[in-house]
Parts: sequence; structure tokens; C-alpha cells
Amino acid sequence: MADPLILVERHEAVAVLRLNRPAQLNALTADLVVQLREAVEGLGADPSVRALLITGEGRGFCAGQDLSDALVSPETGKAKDLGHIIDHYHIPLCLALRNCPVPTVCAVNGVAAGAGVSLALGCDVVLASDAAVFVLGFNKIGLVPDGGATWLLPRLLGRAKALELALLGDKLSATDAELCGLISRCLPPEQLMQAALQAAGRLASLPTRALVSTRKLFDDAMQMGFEPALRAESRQQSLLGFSHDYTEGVAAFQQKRPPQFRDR
Ligand code: T3D
Repeated sequence: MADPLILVERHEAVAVLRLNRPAQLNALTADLVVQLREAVEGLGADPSVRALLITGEGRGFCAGQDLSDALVSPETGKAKDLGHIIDHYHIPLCLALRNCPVPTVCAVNGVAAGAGVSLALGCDVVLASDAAVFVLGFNKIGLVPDGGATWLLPRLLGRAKALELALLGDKLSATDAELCGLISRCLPPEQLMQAALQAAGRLASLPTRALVSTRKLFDDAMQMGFEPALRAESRQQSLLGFSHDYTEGVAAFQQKRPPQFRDR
């Protein structure tokens, strides 16, 4: 029987999803993309799961689209509409992650290339091994960045650095990625998974609905003026102010005890 493309482990309320094509540096085939999206959606809807952690098996995190996949490889001789493939496979995965009902952590264990960079940056908290590198690589095969990279990179890095990375296609070390704000934190390889599990565990213990609403407000605010952002915060606060987790958080503070959050 073929190896599963995604390995799933549970660590209490944290679900770990591990891309499992190590010999190809976890390059994304159509099947892998579909299975990853199904896992993100399925586990995100499971009330016992309160955080997701995505990482890669072996020495790489994800080398982007599998360029040997018959679906995209020009070698098979059939004209391919890559936009159709992106619409059908990649965009649903990007949206499942961005709209995930629980917070997401990425542990970038090794090289991230092309859509693998977009996958990592699509998570809420991005930790990387200091052995990891980020390389867009789209320029070298005559394509534009995708998987949300054109939206994410200028926002995270500013236009000048984002364009330099995308146009020249140079590798960015994880250390530099942390320094320029592309990722949250860079760690020695032997500490990466422990730190990622710890971050995911902490997120799992916090009020999920407030965390996910914060992600959405941050994203929405990028296309808003200051006053509309103030109003959006106020509308969300109205909703959260009636939630169990707000009542519980305030009660726990007053009673000097740990809170027990449960809203989704
Ligand atoms: O097509 C569409 O649908 C549009 C969407 C596009 C989205 C994209 O992601 S486009 C970008 C695609 N990715 C790339 O262009 C990256 C290609 N890979 C590389 O540049 C290098 O492999 C890396 C920089 C990622 C790592 O280099 P290195 O020296 O550490 O490893 P390696 O020896 O090059 O690769 C190891 C194996 O993985 C190797 O297989 P082999 O020779 O041992 O049998 C290599 O062929 C395989 N591999 C790496 N990347 C891919 C891949 N196989 C298929 N597709 C890959 N993307």
C-alpha cells in the first residue's frame, strides 16, 4: 500500500499534519493538496481540535508544486491551463487555511520553495529551523508567485524586499526571514518541533473564537481606512462580549484561577 501523503498525529487539542513525500521534499501533487485541504477542513471542524500544526517529513518542508506531476508538467505534451489547476486545487487549500476555525502554526523544518513558501506563510504563527531556507523560484520557471504570495509578501516585507525576493529568486535563510519579519521565529533544528508544539498548545488553551476573529480583523483591516477598522473591531467586540469565553476569562482573572475556554 502507498504511504499516506499526510501523516496526522494528535497531541491533546493540537493536531499535527505532516506532509509526507520526503524524497521529493514534500512537493505538492494534486492528491497531496486535496488531502491536505480535507485534513485542514476536517480537523478544523472537529470540536476536540483547538490548534493545527503543519510541518514536513524529512529534510525539506515543501518544494512547492511537484513539477513532475502529469497535471502540470509540460513534458507530457498536453497544453495545461495552470490557472484552472490553481483554481481547482491550490486556492481551496489557501482559503481553508486562511479561514480555518482554529489557529494554525507552521514548523518549517527545511527548504520551502514556490507554493511551499505560500503554504508556510498562510499559517498564523510561522516558526522555522535555522537550517531552513525560503526560495520563491517561480521566476526560474516563467511563472508569477501564487498561493497568496503576491498578497502576503509585500505586506510582510514591504514592496522593495518582496520584489527583490520574487524577481531575483534568491534563497533567504530562516535567520534573515526572521530579521525581515517574514516569519515569527527561527530556532535550532532540534528545538523546532518542541517550540512549535508549545506554541500550538498555548494557542489551543486560549479563546479560539477571539483568536480567529483577530486574524480576520487583521486581514480585513489591510484594505480599510482607520475608522472602518475601528468600527469592525467594535462590531466583533459586541459579539465576543456575549460569549462564554469572555465571561469565563473575566471570572478567572477575578478569582485568580486558570480560565477554561470552550467557544469555537
Ligand atoms: O504548476 C502550477 O500548478 C502552478 C503552480 C506553481 C506553484 C509552484 O510552487 S511553482 C515552484 C515549484 N517549485 C520549484 O520550482 C522548486 C524546485 N526545486 C528546487 O529548486 C530545489 O529542489 C530546492 C531549492 C527546493 C531544494 O534543492 P536541494 O538541492 O536541497 O534538493 P534537490 O536535490 O534539488 O531535490 C531533492 C529531490 O526533490 C530531487 O529528486 P531526486 O533527483 O533526488 O530524485 C528533486 O527532483 C526533487 N524535487 C525538488 N523540488 C521538486 C522536486 N520534484 C518535483 N517537484 C519539485 N518542485
